[in-house]
Amino acid sequence: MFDKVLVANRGEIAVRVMAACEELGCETVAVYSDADRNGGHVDYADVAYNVGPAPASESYLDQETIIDVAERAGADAIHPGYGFLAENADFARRVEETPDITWVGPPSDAMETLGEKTKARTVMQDAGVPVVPGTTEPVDDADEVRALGEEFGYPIAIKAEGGGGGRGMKIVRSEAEVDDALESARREGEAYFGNDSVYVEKYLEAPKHIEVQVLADRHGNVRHLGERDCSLQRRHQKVIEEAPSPALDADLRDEIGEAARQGVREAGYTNAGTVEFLVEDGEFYFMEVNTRIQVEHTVSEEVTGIDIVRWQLRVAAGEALAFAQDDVGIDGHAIEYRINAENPAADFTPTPGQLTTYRPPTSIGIRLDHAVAQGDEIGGDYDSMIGKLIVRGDDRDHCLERSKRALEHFDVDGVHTTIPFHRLMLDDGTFVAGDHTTKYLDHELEADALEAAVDRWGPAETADGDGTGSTSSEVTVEVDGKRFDVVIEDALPRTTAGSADTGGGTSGGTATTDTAEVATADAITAEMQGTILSVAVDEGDEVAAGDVVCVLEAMKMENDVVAATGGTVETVPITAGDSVDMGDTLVTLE
Ligand code: MV4
Repeated sequence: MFDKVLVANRGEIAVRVMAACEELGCETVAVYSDADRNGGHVDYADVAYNVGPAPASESYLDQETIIDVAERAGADAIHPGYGFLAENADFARRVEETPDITWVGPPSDAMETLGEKTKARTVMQDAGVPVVPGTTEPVDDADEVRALGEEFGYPIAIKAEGGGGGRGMKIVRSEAEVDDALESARREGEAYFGNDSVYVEKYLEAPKHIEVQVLADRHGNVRHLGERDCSLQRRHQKVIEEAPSPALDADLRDEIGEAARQGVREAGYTNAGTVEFLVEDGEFYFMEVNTRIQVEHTVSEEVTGIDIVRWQLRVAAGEALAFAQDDVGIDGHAIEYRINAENPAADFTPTPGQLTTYRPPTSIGIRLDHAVAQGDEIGGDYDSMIGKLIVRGDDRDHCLERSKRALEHFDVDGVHTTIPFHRLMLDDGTFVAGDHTTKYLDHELEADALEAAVDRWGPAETADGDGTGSTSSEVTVEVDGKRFDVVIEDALPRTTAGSADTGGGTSGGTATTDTAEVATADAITAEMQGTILSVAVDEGDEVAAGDVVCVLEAMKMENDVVAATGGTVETVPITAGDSVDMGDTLVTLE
């Protein structure tokens, strides 16, 4: 095993990798930018080196500096995490060529082959893996594209050779759109990937995104760890991922898993990787290979019990995979919720700021991968992820029930988060049924529903003053020995300063809070000590349930005392100005 591993990344994934290193007895080296001097990954590492200014291009993407630091630190391996340099074949090659330092990832040659989409399609086809009908050579001109449109039928997709994540993909719905689409796919390919080569596929309208986790060693062993369903995406950003997929049966699961194994074997692949497929009408089609550890690897770990990052390090160090394919079982269900500092009601725009409250849920079935603590700043220099909540259950229904509990008890203030969005999904019929496709969020989610979710479950305060509950404050009172959280709305005099923190995990206006029921059947009594400000009823009046009978000032607040049931007023033993004790009768009804 390695002695000292440099983790060329930040945030939760850097900490995740360092955790695996620690368990394997490797020392850890962090790199950080000026913006991350107080980063969680810096704290976690044994040693840490500044690699430059905040912009990633000048720090986390600075290949030379990172390799230089690895040498200076005496590291014997580099783990890239995900993002940044993780899928950069040139960087992998530079590490491979650096004496005494091992690249914790696939061979650079395999990364290069699979990074070019037509080459990847060719490799998969050769391995007998179904690919989306289309070309395995780049297309040259619009006439060729039109001929393919005829052949497959519209819609078709023009995709950039270097593409991924939806960039450089153009959907063409008719012959007339071909010229423009071809030109813009080329332009995007050139701009994003420095490669204006494009190819064509038949476009599937509403597929599921299913990806298979694979692990391969340098002794010819390839295993798959089942699939993940990442169909719930918004503008090509994954928000919720789960394992296993609610859309596959056991046969399809085996078939797709075996296809993924065959494919990566053919590519000469080692280490961890993900083979992405589109699934529609019970058929699966290869889409692309991700040659890195992924954000959502966690759900596969939870259902297989296999530590993928640990195996990344072990196979990179030359060890053989110590389990057979038949030893890999899927036990239970896991869902990952990406907790991002974004406002779901404002098009998921990032909302950097300070985590004034950060209290994640705990207890059975919950895993939290994060690198932040209460008081930390979520900056604007990198992605907006705060952390990942991973929930495990015996089956999908159990996992969803547990997820409700977990998200309800995830208290964050100071920034907007995706928590209200997740809570909305847990009440969403299509998601709960597992019927959502990759089109679902972009085409069917209503803006109103997102706004309502943020109003209901969003933070009380944010740095930009945009919190949903900022016009009311909350106090906790004990009435007759029972605890009540009382929301003081703007309409009431705000003499009770500040908001009480009950530690009870209530998160702003949820149904978990009792409202003070200030009446019994016949006698309406005072539920707290106070002064009668006014009396609204006389003997003989008819009152209905919910009518105000008097106003009681207590704790510097005016409280409307209401009748719980209707009836005729029998006696009114109080007048304005009286002071009453808890339990005193205010009004009796016949
Ligand atoms: C497709 C497709 C339908 N048919 N290719 C989007 C990201 C890029 N990696 C590939 N993508 C797609 N390729 C064909 N031939 C639909 C998508 C797609 C998608 C795929 C996975 C997850 C979410 C998606 C959302 C929209 C479109």
